Amino acid sequence: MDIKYITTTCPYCGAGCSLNLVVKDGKVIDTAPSQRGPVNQGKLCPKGIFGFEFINSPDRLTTPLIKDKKTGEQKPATWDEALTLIAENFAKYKPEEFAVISSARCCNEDNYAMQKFARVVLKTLNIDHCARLCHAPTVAGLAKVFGSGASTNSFDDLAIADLVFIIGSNNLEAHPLAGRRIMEAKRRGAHIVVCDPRVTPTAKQADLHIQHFPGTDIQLLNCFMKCMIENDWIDHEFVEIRTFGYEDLRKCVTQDKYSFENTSAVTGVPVDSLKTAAEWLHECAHRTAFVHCLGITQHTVGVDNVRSIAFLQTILGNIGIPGCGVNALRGQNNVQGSCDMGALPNVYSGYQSVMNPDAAKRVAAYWGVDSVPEGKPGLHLPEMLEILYEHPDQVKCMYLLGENPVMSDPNSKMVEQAMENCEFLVVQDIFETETTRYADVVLPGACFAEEDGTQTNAERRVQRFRKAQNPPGDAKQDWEIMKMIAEKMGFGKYFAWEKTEDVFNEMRGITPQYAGITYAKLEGDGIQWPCPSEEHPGTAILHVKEFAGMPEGKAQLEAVEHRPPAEVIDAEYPFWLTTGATIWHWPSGSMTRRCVQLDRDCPAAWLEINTADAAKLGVKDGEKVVLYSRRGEVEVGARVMNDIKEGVFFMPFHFTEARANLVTNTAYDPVSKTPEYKVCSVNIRKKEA
Ligand SMILES: Nc1nc2c(c(=O)[nH]1)N[C@H]1C(S)=C(S)[C@@H](COP(=O)(O)OP(=O)(O)OC[C@H]3O[C@@H](n4cnc5c(=O)[nH]c(N)nc54)[C@H](O)[C@@H]3O)O[C@H]1N2
Ligand SMILES: Nc1nc2c(c(=O)[nH]1)N[C@H]1C(S)=C(S)[C@@H](COP(=O)(O)OP(=O)(O)OC[C@H]3O[C@@H](n4cnc5c(=O)[nH]c(N)nc54)[C@H](O)[C@@H]3O)O[C@H]1N2
Ligand code: SF4
Ligand SMILES: [Mo]
Repeated sequence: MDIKYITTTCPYCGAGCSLNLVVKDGKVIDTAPSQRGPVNQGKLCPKGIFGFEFINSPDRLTTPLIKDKKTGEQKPATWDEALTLIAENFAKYKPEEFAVISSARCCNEDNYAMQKFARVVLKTLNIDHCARLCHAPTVAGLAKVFGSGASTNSFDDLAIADLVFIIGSNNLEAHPLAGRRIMEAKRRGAHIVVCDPRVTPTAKQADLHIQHFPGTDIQLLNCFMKCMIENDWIDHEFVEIRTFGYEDLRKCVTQDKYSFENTSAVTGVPVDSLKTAAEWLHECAHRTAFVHCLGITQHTVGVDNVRSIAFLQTILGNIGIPGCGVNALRGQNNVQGSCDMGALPNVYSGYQSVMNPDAAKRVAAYWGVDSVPEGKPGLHLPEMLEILYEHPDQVKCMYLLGENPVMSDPNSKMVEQAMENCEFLVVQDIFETETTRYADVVLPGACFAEEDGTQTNAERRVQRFRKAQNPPGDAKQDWEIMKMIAEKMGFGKYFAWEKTEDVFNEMRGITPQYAGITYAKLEGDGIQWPCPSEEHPGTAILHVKEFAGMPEGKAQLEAVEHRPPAEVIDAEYPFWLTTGATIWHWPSGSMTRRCVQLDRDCPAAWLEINTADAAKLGVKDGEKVVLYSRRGEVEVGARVMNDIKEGVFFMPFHFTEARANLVTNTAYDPVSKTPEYKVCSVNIRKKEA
């Protein structure tokens, strides 16, 4: 029997586990462990093991589809027909009328190609991707404090910490193999603290669970900082030599309102728990790793939440050393890489600002074009949808790669109308989705198993995708499709790549952090950027000696006050709703719901309700209820439990039959523009018989 094992990386979360695809008769039939992987050491979570089943699903897109103007039906078309129609239409619009969405599901090379396509062919800065919905507050917040928006340390540091302080991360479900490294620390005797309004599988492993109300993280963190300062538990030398702004921070956090007692009142957490956490932070100084995720970022105060974590770690001197740091668990497999590649409205690749005329000149010269768009940052993803909804005469044409906003952006009814309003919409995906329905042209992409490429995990580790089978039908690798459109529009010479490695090599020539990384060097365990030269081994810990991106190499501390969420509970909407992920499914469900083993275990959405609330409302476990907010309503089965805080509901967002985003709020953080998925006010009513 001819069976091959192709070593690649998992296409789901930002842990970036290595795995083998098992190939028989030219098709992927299974996965198998890969012992090499530095992240997962041969282990995989359910998505790593069973999540490959979508690859050969009969639903895969195999040809382009073109919408019939009269009937609205999308019909199979040839590549030439699709490319001609796209080229004709793309030629019609002005740069500011485009909106381009790139994809954290896709490899670095596809993202590099997409941002180059936006800037060279469409001449627009209106490009963004799902980092906006996710860790944009981490990128903006850490850049403001440390000069780099990336996680400071590595998964190895989680395993050696004496205190792992997890805040707003359910890593045993969302990043299980990163969570496994934290459990290594626990086995060694480390303290584990989890701050989360729900008793998640991660919280169940904690030595101390701080079950606060959603949206009260700054209150908590300021309270801890007040305690550190007033007990003189801070690292004076680090503060003195390596920071600015300490006085402003001190004045803010030492106010009476951040006392243990007041913090207990605001957060709903007993004073004793707060005191224990503070004592552990002191005992384990210089050996405390913070881990955060969307419970911190998906708020109107997301950037300030992240900064508060960075401030606390900085005054304790927990930066630039092993077992410490601010560790953001980046979500999608390649969301770190999509940001690094410059699929963002404000930076070219390698975080070179579009507001820096020298950067614009450098990029234009490297690409051999007269100029690239520069100056004011382009539109962010929520702004694109807002404008399409409210002023469709301003943004008219969207090119969307590997993203399903009708499922994943807040307030689905608004998003559907925005998509409907779009004059010319091209969607490039591997399946028909809730969003492709609105497209004028649908283009069939190859998936991770059908392509070479690289992706970058949450600890900045660049690793390989390796091709294991051919794409189905006429589907093509995503960058090849962009190249074909560019050729049709007369821009072929800027996209003259023959293979994926050519794209990578062009990219590293203009992306300082990746300059020393080559496909040959990636044959081992991957390389963590920054890797400035081919001799350089890569960088496991950032900011060891200085904060290189900051004035005088110093971190910037500041005053940040607690502020309530955009929408608060009232008589009409008396419950907090928070939304998020389950271990079995991936955001919009397009892939995992097509994996029989995963969908069988978790076939439907649910709403978590505290037992006491359910008793008051007269709702029984398993009963169908209608969840509603100011935006819309959704029917969903209730799960009555004690694992959620009283007054708070939780709903997963992966299920097309019961979409959580029909009720979520579009309010976003003013700096990062990340929506407040983690808190809005809602109510429920019983389903009428
Ligand atoms: N199986 C699976 N894994 C995934 C994903 C998936 O869809 N499925 N998605 C991937 C992606 S794209 C991402 S970005 C990550 C997300 O990974 P996580 O952020 O870990 O997952 P979430 O469920 O979104 O939210 C984390 C926790 O935040 C808590 N929370 C809610 N509100 C607050 C708050 O105000 N403060 C605090 N401190 N906590 C709060 C929630 O109760 C939840 O347990 O996971 C990635 N991994
Ligand atoms: N209520 C609520 N909503 C949320 C969140 C939440 O916590 N609560 N979390 C948010 C977060 S963190 C994120 S990251 C977003 C994610 O939102 P999306 O990015 O929309 O979610 P995915 O399901 O990953 O969708 C990616 C799309 O890419 C396609 N795809 C996969 N691989 C490939 C490929 O190789 N090529 C191409 N061309 N397409 C491909 C898939 O079929 C799918 O349609 O959702 C956000 N939405
Ligand atoms: S932890 Fe993440 S990267 Fe690892 S197997 Fe699971 S989904 Fe894949
Ligand atoms: Mo995400």
